[in-house]
Amino acid sequence: MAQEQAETKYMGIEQENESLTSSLPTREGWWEPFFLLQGCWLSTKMTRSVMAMKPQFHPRHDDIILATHPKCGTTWLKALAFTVINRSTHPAVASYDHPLLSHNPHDLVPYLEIPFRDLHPVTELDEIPSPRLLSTHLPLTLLPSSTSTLSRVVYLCREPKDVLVSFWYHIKTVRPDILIEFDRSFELFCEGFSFYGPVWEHYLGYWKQSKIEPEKVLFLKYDEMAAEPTKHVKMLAEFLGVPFTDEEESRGAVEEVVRLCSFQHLKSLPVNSQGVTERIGTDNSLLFRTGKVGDWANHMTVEMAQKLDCITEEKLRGSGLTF
Ligand code: PAP
Repeated sequence: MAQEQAETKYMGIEQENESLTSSLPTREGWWEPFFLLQGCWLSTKMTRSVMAMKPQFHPRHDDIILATHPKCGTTWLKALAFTVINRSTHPAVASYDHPLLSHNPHDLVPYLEIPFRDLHPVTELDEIPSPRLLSTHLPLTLLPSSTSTLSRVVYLCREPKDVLVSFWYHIKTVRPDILIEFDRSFELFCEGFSFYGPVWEHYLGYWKQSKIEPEKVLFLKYDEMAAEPTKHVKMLAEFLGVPFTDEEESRGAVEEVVRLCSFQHLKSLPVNSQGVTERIGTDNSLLFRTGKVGDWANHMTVEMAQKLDCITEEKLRGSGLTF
């Protein structure tokens, strides 16, 4: 009976969503039509997933949400936050049974909206004991209601030119059937028409909130984290309420977390070089391309870089956020 009720409710959500998407602005250009949902461009499938997820998700006061625009270092942040939070049961020091050695970070920290929630309801999230470590690519405006007031959020952003390059490689690899030239992707990205974009609005939503409620939103930059990982891991631990003790610091526990979660280490693990992420369904190796800051320089002309820099500067002007 409960199952029947759940299915009826679910079908109701489905039908409602079908009519809602038909009223949204839509545009072609990527691999399938995108819809503009509250200012955020999402693929058809993701729009349906988000619409199905929002009414089903039950936020808890102690949830921790790792939020990112795609290709900003989500995999890295998931590895770091998981390791920091669970270090008393799973020390980061070279052990043979740390979960990161056998699981891709995405299989340890689930997304709210992935796998597609119209096909895979969020009940799996209800079953996770508190405090839950969850993640999303959604902008602040699309988080399920009250999530933003209840949860603590760690947001990681990245230099937009590197985001585009990373995203273009990702799409080129997962969808070899659709030929989107880099130049075309660049134009669409500059227009603000990109997956989960526009990227600047995504950043600004969390940036402004981190200024209003710094105890609720920790705003990090990939590029700064790459330059000073130890400092950022300590900041992360403090924000998450599990600061490193003096004793841990003196025996190098912070550096151990940095090493365990480093690009080179994670990339070298068989689970990441050969495995497939259960939840996302893509090859894990896709998530570990170069892990470099500034790879855009190998793909963009000086003019392209200047154009995107100008747009970024203009979009972020007055906010205090710079790259
Ligand atoms: P997603 O949006 O598909 O989840 P996400 O993890 O956010 O991807 O971003 C992937 C980028 O983070 C890749 O960047 P690149 O394409 O420029 O190389 C990937 O290499 C990088 N990355 C993954 N793991 C790490 C890590 N441990 N340290 C630093 N960068 C990493």
